Amino acid sequence: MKSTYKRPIAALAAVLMLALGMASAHAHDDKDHGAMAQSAITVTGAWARPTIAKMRISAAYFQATTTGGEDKLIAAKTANADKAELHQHIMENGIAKMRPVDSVAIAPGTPVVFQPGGYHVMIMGLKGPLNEGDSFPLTLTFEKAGDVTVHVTVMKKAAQGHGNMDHGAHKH
Ligand SMILES: [Cu+2]
Repeated sequence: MKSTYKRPIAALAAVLMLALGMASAHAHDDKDHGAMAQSAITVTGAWARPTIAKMRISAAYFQATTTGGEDKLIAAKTANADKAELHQHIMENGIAKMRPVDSVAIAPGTPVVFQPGGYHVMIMGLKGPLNEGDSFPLTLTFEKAGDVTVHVTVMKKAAQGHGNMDHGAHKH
């Protein structure tokens, strides 16, 4: 009687230990992955153009580097605006245009520079004007590293091939 009573308890304990063991191993993996991802992406030099007159759009630029594996910037958002999109400038018949892109690949060892005339984060529906010296948070979502929030400083930089007027012709 004693042994038949004990056996189910032992079996239950083994199942519990196995379940707990698996759960903790799983959590451990997630934690490691998260920790690695956190340090893998570095975003520096984030800046955005001041707004012009009553236009509530701007573009943000920065440099992104990964020390981990290949990653992808897949989205951007800011509480400061309705919408933030990943854009790329292209030359079409000698005219600079821009269009949304789904993602921007970040390869180890090669910093990706978001700059005027290239990749940028288009910020639309700003809650208010952006003046020189202002700063606002921008959250960049990477496929593997997850969210990275940076502080974007509003400043004027020498135009490199185009200005804010391009954004006026932007169609969404
Ligand atoms: Cu754009």
